[in-house]
Amino acid sequence: MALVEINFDGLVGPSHNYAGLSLGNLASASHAGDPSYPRTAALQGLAKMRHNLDLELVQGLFVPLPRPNPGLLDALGLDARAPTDEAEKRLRAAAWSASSMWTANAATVSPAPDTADGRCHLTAANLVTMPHRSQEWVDTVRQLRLAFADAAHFAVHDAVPACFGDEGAANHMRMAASHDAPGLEIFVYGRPGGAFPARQHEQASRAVARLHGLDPARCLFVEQAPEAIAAGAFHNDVVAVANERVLFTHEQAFADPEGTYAAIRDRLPEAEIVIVPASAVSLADAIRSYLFNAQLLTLPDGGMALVIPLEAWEMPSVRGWLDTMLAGNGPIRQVLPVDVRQSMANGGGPACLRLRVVADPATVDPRFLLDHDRIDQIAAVVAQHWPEQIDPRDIGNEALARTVIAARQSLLGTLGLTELL
Ligand code: SUG
Repeated sequence: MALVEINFDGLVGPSHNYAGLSLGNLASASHAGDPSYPRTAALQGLAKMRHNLDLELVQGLFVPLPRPNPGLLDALGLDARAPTDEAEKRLRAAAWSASSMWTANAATVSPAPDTADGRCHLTAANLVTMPHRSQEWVDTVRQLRLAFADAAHFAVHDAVPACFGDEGAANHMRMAASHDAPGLEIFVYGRPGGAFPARQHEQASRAVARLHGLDPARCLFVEQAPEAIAAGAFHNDVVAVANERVLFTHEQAFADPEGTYAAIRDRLPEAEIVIVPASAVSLADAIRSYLFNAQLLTLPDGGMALVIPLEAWEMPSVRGWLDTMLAGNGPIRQVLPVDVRQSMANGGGPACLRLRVVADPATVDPRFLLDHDRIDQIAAVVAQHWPEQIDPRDIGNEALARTVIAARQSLLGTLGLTELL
């Protein structure tokens, strides 16, 4: 089979909860303390994966990481007793976080046509800005090395040094005439100094480009607009998404929008840039609705579809703009809303939940690829083992910890992924 785009979705883990851990992520802050519904959350994610399969696309899966993370609790000197103060509670909640579900932050991926050695390169993201996310990469890289073990086709790199924050594919866009053609890789970084952290450092992006053996002439390093970060766009994928020749972006996504568009058109003359003006959808509405945290997909017939969260479909300003777009003659021909409300309440839309890898599916470990039967099997494990509800006050509860650990073990047993136990 030829190189195709495979979306690897993160299954929502059994400890999914709302602890309000992400400064600068307005949804995470506003839902802090709410009860969460891990079973519903995981089933919503599986329905999204099924939806992609129904579109005849290749769909993959990454499994949740071990939580509560004993290594983090030990390293912080936290024992099994109930925490005594707010700071300790937050640290304990970090060890319980199911944040690895947002696999757009798992790694940065450069497909084979872009790299010097003709292999697909993946660098795990260190996620150092947020304590609850900084624990992910060590386990993520184990999973990547299993899924992409075929060294003739893949190279998996450890995260770049922790002095440079890296948040993976959420701040990386690839444009190309088609997925299997050489691409233009666009790395978007933030400048620190604002009220909210700039999670992606320029030097991390440059290191990833070097590690992947990219041609400097086909790389762009673009600064994210400080006002976008200040408005809650903690990753570029909250305000822009690219697919093949199309960039779909809010007009306030980049610090120098005109310069960015010109540089893209210069390197990829066939580029089509669909710009949503602030007069139609304000930055605040774009971030609240997650219009741009969409999966922009090429369907088997060559047309493009935008998989958006229901929240975007339901927002009048966004709906008005989408209706106008669909009535026009642009490259995005369909809009497909999906319900991922449990993930959305923590700031993770359809695009956050997936890592895109352009590869021949035959070169990927088949245990990480899905068909309808495997989705049915996973849904049965979720229905049986995932907690129905978690109140943030339950975090630290030993019986709940046992349930969460057993749920993951059952999943790994079902998928035959016992190496990850
Ligand atoms: O890193 N939320 C994640 C959401 C990540 C979204 N990913 C992309 N945009 N690609 C984050 O802020 C919330 C956790 C909590 O509050 O408990 C959280 O980690």
